[in-house]
Amino acid sequence: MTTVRKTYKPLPMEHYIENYAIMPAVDDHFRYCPGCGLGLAQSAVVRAFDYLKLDPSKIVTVSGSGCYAVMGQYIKAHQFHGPHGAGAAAATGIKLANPELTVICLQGDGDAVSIGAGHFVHGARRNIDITVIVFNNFVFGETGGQGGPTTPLGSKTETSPYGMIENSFDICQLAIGAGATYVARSTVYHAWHLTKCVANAIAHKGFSVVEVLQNCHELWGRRNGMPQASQMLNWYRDDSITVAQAKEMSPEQVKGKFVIGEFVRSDKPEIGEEYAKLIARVQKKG
Ligand SMILES: Cc1ncc(C[n+]2csc(CCOP(=O)(O)OP(=O)(O)O)c2C)c(N)n1
Ligand code: SF4
Repeated sequence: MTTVRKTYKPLPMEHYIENYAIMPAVDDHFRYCPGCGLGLAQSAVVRAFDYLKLDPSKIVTVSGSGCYAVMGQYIKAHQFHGPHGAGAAAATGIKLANPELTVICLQGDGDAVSIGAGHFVHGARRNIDITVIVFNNFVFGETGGQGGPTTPLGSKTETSPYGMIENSFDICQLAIGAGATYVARSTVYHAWHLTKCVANAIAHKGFSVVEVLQNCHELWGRRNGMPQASQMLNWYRDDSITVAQAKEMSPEQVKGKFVIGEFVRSDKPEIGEEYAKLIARVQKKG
């Protein structure tokens, strides 16, 4: 088990840009809406790469479809842009083919636990050594803000104008239940906490999941009384509690809060290593 070093002096933004970022061309612009939490999340991801001193030529990001999916185009690393929801499956293939690579699966909440739920839980079950970062904005963003499996009960979306009546998934609990060996949650308000969670997830050997609460003030906030990015960020600030605080509280007190921190960090055989051992054993017999 690896824990990233405790001390780290954040450096000027130019440092991260030079080492890990691809800026859009001068006449182009980032495809996120102004103030979208994806920008803050992207900064945390590249800071985590720097924190771990990762070599960009050994990193592969994998993404599917969604507002979040352009992130791989802004990060200096190899990129696989595949079908909606199949991120964990593609990442599994890449990691098994070349275990030397650091494979980061970037996913939206719809991507990971709606259309891609099967791939997500089976990646976790196998404990393949990849890091899945799920940007949870409570809706299907790119297609207009339809409700999905993480939409909070009662909240309004394009497809639930009178309030969502379906129960939602807790992404972290789903990952834990499926066997993920590192599971954490943070928010884009908690930039440094988020950076450390992502770095710890990458450093961990096994299926690692970081759920990132990411503001989509345009399509979720606007419909639910928070049209400004700052209002959603303040909400994350004011309503977040740590895992340790949650343990001291009753279920009623925890209800409605964002519990942030590490839920699981455990050791279990990793499928890539088990696969290599199996090949060696079978070849020896032959
Ligand atoms: C197989 C397939 N079905 C549906 C779509 C349409 N589609 C594109 S993006 C998207 C929603 C993505 O939502 P999410 O993963 O939460 O990412 P966000 O846009 O919110 O960042 C959908 C349904 C698609 N591209 N491919
Ligand atoms: S629609 Fe929402 S998630 Fe998509 S870029 Fe805009 S603010 Fe971000």
